[in-house]
Amino acid sequence: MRYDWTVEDIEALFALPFNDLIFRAQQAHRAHFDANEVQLSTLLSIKTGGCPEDCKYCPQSSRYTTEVESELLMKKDEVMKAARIAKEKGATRFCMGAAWREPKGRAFDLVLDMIREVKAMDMEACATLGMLSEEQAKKLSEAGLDYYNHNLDTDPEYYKEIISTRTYEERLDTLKNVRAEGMSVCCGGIVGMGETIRNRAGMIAQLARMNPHPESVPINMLVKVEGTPMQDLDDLDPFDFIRTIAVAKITMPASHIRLSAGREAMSDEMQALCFLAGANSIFYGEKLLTTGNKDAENDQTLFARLGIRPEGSPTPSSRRVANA
Ligand code: SAM
Ligand code: DTB
Ligand code: SF4
Repeated sequence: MRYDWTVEDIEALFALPFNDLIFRAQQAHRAHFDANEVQLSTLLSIKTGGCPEDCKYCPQSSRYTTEVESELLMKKDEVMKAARIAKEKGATRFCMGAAWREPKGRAFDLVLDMIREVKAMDMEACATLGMLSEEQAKKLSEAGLDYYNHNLDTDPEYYKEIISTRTYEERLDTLKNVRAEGMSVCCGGIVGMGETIRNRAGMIAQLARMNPHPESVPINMLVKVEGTPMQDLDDLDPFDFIRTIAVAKITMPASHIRLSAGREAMSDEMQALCFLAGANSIFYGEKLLTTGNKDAENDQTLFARLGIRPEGSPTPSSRRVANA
């Protein structure tokens, strides 16, 4: 595995003709994965809105007036109900998100309880709760958390245009704490925030220079939410998004690349190209945190049309054995 990617190496990948880039990405993908499998993660916002941070893309920041209202931490029973439904619909991982700068006090203990219960349901558990200290990472790991999501969002240079309330270094420290406790890292970013191709290459370089690579790399297409400072940005060229997926796959071939926010606005054909470029994980279920997502039925129909199987479902041969 290669960990010495430079920004220039990655810019050169972005500059490849589209067909050459997709071909390389598909080759890299097939060296590590079944190319017809996609992993399904379901997200739930367990604590919505009222966040003190100023991330310019985010509808949950208290600095911007959006339709998102500030809510209390959800009750455990409701969270477990959502996890059960996600499992019934075929998700293998349940991800709980909180609009916090960092977890604190009793609320953190309640989240630890939720994690224990998701694990008892025999699902993978993921959480995204903001910055973590070493001690908090240890507690999450002891509760059985499999993955922690904490994104870099963009490259170090463009970062200061997007967020002022926490530094890039603080993000890297949180990721270090997650790793030190043996949890898997889910870390990616957002495309379509007005960044240059060099910024995109810089973001992928940060991720691909981590050793080991993040096991899960969510690539989000900005959802332009009314009331955020990014509401009026220009639409991204869909091919530029697909290129970013392909470059992430070539540089981090053994990682799951997740087609994340923004999927609701994507055509079936665009999603199929993302899968061809090596995306092999999605957020599954009608809602992300506060914004919409494709319906599960819609995804199942697309999977059937493309011959894709959800990861963890019986393979065609084992299904035959099961039916015999
Ligand atoms: N508050 C925690 C944090 O920031 O780490 C966890 C939740 S936060 C909403 C998780 C991630 O969602 C962000 O890092 C960002 O990448 C993504 N996100 C938030 N709003 C988005 C939007 N409008 N479009 C695309 N991605 C978005
Ligand atoms: C990630 O990279 N994307 C997800 C998850 N990690 C937590 C969040 C997307 C949020 C999109 C905006 C919203 O629904 O509020
Ligand atoms: Fe808060 Fe996370 Fe949204 Fe930033 S991305 S404003 S930290 S919820």
